[in-house]
Amino acid sequence: MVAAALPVVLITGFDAFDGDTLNPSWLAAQALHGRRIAGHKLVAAQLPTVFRDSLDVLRALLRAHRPALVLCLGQAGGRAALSLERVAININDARIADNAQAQPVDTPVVPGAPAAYFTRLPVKAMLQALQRAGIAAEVSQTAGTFVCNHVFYGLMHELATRRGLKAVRGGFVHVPWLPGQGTPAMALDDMVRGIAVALRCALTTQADIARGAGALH
Ligand code: PCA
Repeated sequence: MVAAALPVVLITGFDAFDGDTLNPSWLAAQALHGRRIAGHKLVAAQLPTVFRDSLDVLRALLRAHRPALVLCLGQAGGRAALSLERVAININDARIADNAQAQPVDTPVVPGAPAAYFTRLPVKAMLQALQRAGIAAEVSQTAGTFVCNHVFYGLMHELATRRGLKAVRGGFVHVPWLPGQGTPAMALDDMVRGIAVALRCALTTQADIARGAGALH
């Protein structure tokens, strides 16, 4: 007897960029590939740190895997905690070139589309779950304006506008540097454990909890 296929969670990480030789977001995604969480099977894929191409790859992955939930990961050097991103904005504004030497300044991710999308993942509940597990975490109000925000916005736009994808929830988590890349840093094991905790929470929580997590200013 063939077991019914489990619903898929698509988890992506980026390749190395800006002169680095590795990207912890991809190492973390890779470590989770094939894992089962809350009745779902995790499928990991790498995105290029390139405007546009990253979204072409992501769209193909959405078509190929028909995931129930999508979590994209990216590296945010300088941040000390897992950043649960709340909002994706419709702007590309690159301070450095991407891996294809493109450096767009103040262009839309999707011309004519809304200024922003909120994640539909329960970021407050995920924050609480991470804090209980002893993993440094925060709700972040900006994923920046480089390729990570580009992918996050493109993901949310696809999910909001493509027939057949409206029930799919999507989100983005930034991870710190690994020890050796710079400080502050987080060990890969903690990142992987944290992403698993956050995903389990997202998969078992529909409505977010009402618990303030925002900065005062
Ligand atoms: N971080 C970059 C792009 C790729 C990555 O891992 C960002 O924060 O935009």
